[in-house]
Amino acid sequence: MQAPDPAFPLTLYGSSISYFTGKLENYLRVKGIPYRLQALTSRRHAPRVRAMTGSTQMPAVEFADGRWMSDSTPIIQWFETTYPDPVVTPVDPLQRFFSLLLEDYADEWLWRPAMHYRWYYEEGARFASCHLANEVGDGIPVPAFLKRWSITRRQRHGYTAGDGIVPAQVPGVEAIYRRNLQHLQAIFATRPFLLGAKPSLADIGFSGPIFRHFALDPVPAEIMRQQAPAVYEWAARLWNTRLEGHPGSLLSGIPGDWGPILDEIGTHYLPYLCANVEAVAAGHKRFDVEIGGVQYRGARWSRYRVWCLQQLRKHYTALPATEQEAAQSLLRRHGCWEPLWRHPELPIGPDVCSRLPFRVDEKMIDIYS
Ligand SMILES: N[C@@H](CCC(=O)N[C@@H](CS)C(=O)NCC(=O)O)C(=O)O
Repeated sequence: MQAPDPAFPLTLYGSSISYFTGKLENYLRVKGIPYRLQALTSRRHAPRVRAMTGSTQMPAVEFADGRWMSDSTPIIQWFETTYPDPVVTPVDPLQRFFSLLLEDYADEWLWRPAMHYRWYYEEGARFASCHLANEVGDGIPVPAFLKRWSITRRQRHGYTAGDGIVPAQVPGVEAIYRRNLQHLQAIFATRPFLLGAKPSLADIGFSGPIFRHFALDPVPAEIMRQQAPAVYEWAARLWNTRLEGHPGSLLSGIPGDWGPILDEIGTHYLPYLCANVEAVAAGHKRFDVEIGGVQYRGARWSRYRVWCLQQLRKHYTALPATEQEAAQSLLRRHGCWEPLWRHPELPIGPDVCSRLPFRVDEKMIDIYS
């Protein structure tokens, strides 16, 4: 394994087409933190990454001093606390809470249409499997066509057909993407970033699905270019923006045009999180659920997403009283309040994931294998 480059404080292990690697790269770039991207190859790097973080998921960060981190959301929170300047997470408590909500939604719900477009269509699967076979599969002594075949098969079994997307429901899953494009197009047609004239945490959250999936994979990228060019432009703008010395400022409050996204969270994402809580509580690794008219069959449980819901509640509870009131009223208006609290008890221990971002709680990660 290559030693960390002393010119860079960080080595980022991941893939140049990975959702969460792209999200963290956007964060590090906006923040002005230099890093070196190292392909996390299954053969040469994965064993060490697992030993040092508890998981092989990407991205993983290695500091020159030997510390390691995993999981983009707590990694970003750690950087924001340890190196607050320039700040990416809004300082205003209400904006911070709703930005964390949007980040979680982009991480965990837009993941589904993003994986769908990449692996369902031959065009997407050919591009991504060729890329990953060379990048992540480098050094594995099997023919390239076999690597491509096994990567495609694994991803479809783990994240598309094998995660509840039956063929009849494909239009419903694609509609999630198209609606989100419309919501975002309306925003970026009027200002450069989600919360005003400079990037903030919500932009970083949306960069996960958009930068390395929707704006890159052949099928969704063409839809974006045709139907939401302002979103396409935003993805490049974010990549090219540094906060240091940036003259832009944030709007105050929660912009009204976030409303349609909050509606999606209230009618789709949070009801899905509730169904996932029920599955985990019942010990069902697979569950059927209807969300917004889309019937998912045999979706995989995710213990990690129970933790995500627990985190959202913690962020709400940590708000000062007046902000709690304002947040509650906005959450109610968009159908988010009831599902946020529907299940008073979550099937999760209080100390789960408490060592993040330095150590992943292995029992919470349901990586498909
Ligand atoms: N919550 C994690 C999720 C990381 C994640 O799921 N990364 C994907 C690649 S984008 C991965 O490594 N998946 C593991 C696998 O499919 O084996 C984060 O935010 O970093």
